[in-house]
Amino acid sequence: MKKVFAILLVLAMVFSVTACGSKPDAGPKKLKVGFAQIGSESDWRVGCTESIKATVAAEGWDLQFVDANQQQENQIKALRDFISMGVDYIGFSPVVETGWDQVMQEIKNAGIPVVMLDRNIVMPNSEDYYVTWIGSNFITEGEKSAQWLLDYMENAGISGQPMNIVELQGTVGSSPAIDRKTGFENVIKAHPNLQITQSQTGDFETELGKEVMESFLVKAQADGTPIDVLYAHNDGMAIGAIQAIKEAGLTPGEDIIIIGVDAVKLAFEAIVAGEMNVTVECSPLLGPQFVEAIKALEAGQTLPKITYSLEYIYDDTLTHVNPDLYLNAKEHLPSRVY
Ligand code: GYE
Repeated sequence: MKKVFAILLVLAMVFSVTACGSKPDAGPKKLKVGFAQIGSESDWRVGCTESIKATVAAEGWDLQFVDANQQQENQIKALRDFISMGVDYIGFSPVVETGWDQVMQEIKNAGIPVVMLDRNIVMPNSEDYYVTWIGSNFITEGEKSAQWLLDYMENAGISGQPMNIVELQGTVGSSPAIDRKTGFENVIKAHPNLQITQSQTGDFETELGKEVMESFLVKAQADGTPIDVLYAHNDGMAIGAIQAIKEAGLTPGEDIIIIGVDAVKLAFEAIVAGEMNVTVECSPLLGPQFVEAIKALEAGQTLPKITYSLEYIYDDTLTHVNPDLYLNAKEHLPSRVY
């Protein structure tokens, strides 16, 4: 009897050991995630990269991160490398909208789920090639920028007055550049007194923003069409342009009204210094939503196809008139992390 009991005990131990061995309780799976980032062209982008790196690291996942230096071919190469590595998920912010058809098909064939962040792709049935898209509504940002100008003019008692607007566009072919232009034009087309007199790309970069603004000022002088407003598709270019305006002996924020997009710390500082008039927010802090999306997919949940961030408008003029719609840049400056 004792012997039988001993044998049973040994068998039970062996079974439990093999059971353990075949299914180790190793905690949550260490995922391998590839992220194809655009570059480091702006404070916005740097803030976005930091947010992604920090939140993925906090999960203990293996992050393969590639900064493509604003080159589409580098992003395509990174995506192909992620396929060869056999990553579990791909995160992707496409520098421009088109030219992704082939590589997106390769990712789909490899069965790797794609989470799109920030920018869009345009290709036939594009929605079949990614699980979810998280970012900002760039058309709305353009519309908000123009609406702010109309409200500002009304508040100053100059509604209907002719205004020459120069536009610094973002990267040619990128969704924020295309949509921020469309949104702005959607609103101003009903107001013939508001005219875009010059428009050119500054590639979302501060230095280029400065150079292009210099050329705008020279042309404005030569043509006799003075510049009343600058609409910059991002704050970085607005900051560069402010420098050019000062060097030309003009007062930014007064002689020329400055509108930027992103709401980065430097823009808040420029508004507080009276050199910039408004910034329309576009949040780069997408890391937490990226991680949450992957966790939800791991749990077998279905995600919405599009998720837009909640964003505000910051200035130091209309906030004193309509604080529900326009937030105070000075008040929010200390809490800005990017
Ligand atoms: O506005 C700009 C950045 O895609 C929304 O890219 C993003 C834009 C952002 O370089 O500053």
